[in-house]
Amino acid sequence: MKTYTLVNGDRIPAFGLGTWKSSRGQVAAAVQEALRIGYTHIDCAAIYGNEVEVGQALAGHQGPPRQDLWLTSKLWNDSHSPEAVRPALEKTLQDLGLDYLDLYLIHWPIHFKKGIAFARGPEEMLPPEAIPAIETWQALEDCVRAGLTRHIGVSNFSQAKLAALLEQASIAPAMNQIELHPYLQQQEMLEFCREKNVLLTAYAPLGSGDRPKVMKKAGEPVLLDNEVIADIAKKHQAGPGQVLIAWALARGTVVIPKSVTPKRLQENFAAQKLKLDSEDMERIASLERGWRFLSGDNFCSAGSPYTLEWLWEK
Ligand code: NDP
Ligand code: 1BO
Repeated sequence: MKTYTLVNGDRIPAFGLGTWKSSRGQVAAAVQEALRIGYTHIDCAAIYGNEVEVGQALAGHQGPPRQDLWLTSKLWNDSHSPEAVRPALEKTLQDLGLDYLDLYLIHWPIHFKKGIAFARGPEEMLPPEAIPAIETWQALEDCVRAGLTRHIGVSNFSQAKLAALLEQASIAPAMNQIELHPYLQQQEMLEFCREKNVLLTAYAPLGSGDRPKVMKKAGEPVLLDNEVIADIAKKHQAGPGQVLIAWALARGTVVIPKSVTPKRLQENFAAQKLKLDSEDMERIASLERGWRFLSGDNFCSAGSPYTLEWLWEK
């Protein structure tokens, strides 16, 4: 199984299981089946509302011991104030039934008021300047020192936000988890992170087709139906999902496809063996269209202190 080495020599499995939208009734079985197949990396988050059930699967599985697993979770938008960080991490640890995380990420650079899961309007949000990222970050650094998480990182951070944090941090962010797939290749970010020793995790690698309807746009492209991907899949006698996973791994990113379907869990795991050639990579490079399946516009509605220009800095 491919791994990437972090600055302190720890190794993160390049392939993992996503758990966003995995229902409480399905997620434990999916995680147990994944661990049985050989997955060693599970991507979680407090806002997914299923960490208790993921924890039940972690407590009862037949897979590898804790030290051979990689568990990531994420700090939600309502817990960015420094005094809220450690309690949020401790709650996640309690829900997952763990003593420590391998990686804890700031989920979005967007602040909500405490206790707000999804802000319904600007009155439930705080402006960006209310909590400078470095203040949240320093509380996360304290969590590393306290042994609650081995690594810390960010998610949905633009290159400018990541660069600013890198300049101020005592413990450098190990990861930026961002949307990455052939329609949003983020080549500049990839090169920047390589240079700065920050790993990237590709989320929504299959196009996140099961996102809530409110996050979908009329006529949006369906990545898994792309003809070039289908053609490459046919050439390798693989499935389109496998090509997308192999592409993410070939670019040196971590990839965390979500599934609750045993056959797909198996198929996605097997994609680690698929090797794309340079012609495949060139053809996929030509599919770039700057398309975000998670545009972030749910955080930027009328009156919000956030705009898409601020969020993505494009
Ligand atoms: P994905 O791109 O992983 O797509 C998931 C969808 O693809 C599900 O409907 C799943 O169905 C289906 N699927 C899985 N495997 C296959 C296959 N081989 N062939 C066809 N369809 C397949 O979307 P996600 O948005 O879930 O992204 C992956 C993970 O990334 C998340 O679960 C989460 O952990 C993380 N993430 C993080 C974000 C962040 O802000 N940091 C944002 C978004 C995601 P089924 O389950 O029914 O099999
Ligand atoms: C707002 C969606 C978060 C998924 O990680």
